[in-house]
Amino acid sequence: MREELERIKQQALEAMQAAQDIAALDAVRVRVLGKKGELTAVLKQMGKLSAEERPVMGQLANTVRAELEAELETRKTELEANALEARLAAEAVDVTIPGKEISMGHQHPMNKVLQEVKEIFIGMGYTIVDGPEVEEAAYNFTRLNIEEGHPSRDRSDTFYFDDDDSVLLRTQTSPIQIRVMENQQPPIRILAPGRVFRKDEADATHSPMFHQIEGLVVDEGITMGDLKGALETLIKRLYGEDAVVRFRPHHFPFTEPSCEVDMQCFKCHGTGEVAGQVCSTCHGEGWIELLGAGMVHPKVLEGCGIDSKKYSGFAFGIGLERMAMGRLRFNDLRLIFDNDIRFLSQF
Ligand code: 2NM
Repeated sequence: MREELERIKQQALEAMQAAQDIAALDAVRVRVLGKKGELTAVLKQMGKLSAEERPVMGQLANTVRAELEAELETRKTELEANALEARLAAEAVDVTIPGKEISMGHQHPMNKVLQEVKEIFIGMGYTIVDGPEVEEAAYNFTRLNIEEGHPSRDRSDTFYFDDDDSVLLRTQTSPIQIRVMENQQPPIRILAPGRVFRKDEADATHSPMFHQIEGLVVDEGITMGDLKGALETLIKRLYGEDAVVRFRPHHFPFTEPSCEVDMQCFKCHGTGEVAGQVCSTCHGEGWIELLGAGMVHPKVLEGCGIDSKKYSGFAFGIGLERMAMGRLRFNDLRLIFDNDIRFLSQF
């Protein structure tokens, strides 16, 4: 029995050394020290021993058990330390490796110019207003004094939804202003930016969808002087204090009188020539057309329930794409809609 205990002990110690993880070590413990283990099996045979041998063998068996338990504990600590070390090595983070560069996007150039224009008008006390893109012909045309049969109402120019020409994609943002005027008495000072739609073939200066910013001021005693002041302020803030502005007579059905506003060409300074060649920016005109404006027609005011004897107002309409092309100095409108990152990242 002594040899048997010695053999169990030696084999168990070897098996513990050979175990490469906690699970393998625990299997050794069960096999040797468990209820049905090798050592327990030996102890069950103690009954067969003589009364003198029994306490000696009992003592020896307990010593073997204690030795094996101590060795189990030692080996367990060792394996746990190895496992932790392996895990730390596998999960190691090298904080000295340079980070991956995050490429930040930025605002679309159109949004930058829109934001600039909005901020200039907010600074002059205007409120930004919005309205539907799907409009009634009554708001888009009739109430703006654009009569039946006017060329801009033509089916070849306007996107209508039905054959009766009553619902359409707005061709300007002025219907927003009609909606404000019929709901609110003066003083009114608003800016209406938004998408507008016209049946145009796309080329360097046209697109079937583009953006407009319209403005409207109605109050007692508003004159053409207020219109000129507001628009000169806009142009000088956008293009620089040395920008030269020209107001030229024009016609719109919804304003009387009406004008177009030009800026002197920044390339040729109004001469129409650069180094003996026709200026490519203004095509020899010396001026760049920026926007349309005028004093709101009394019929438009009255149609919204505003007393045109007491109140007067001015309004203007800006093509945002055209303004962005001038402001950011590029010459093909289609670049704005292509979304080519090589173009966009230049601004
Ligand atoms: C323009 C030019 C001139 C305009 C007029 C109105 C309204 F609603 F008050 F009658 N809104 N916008 C207007 C005036 C628009 O765009 C070139």
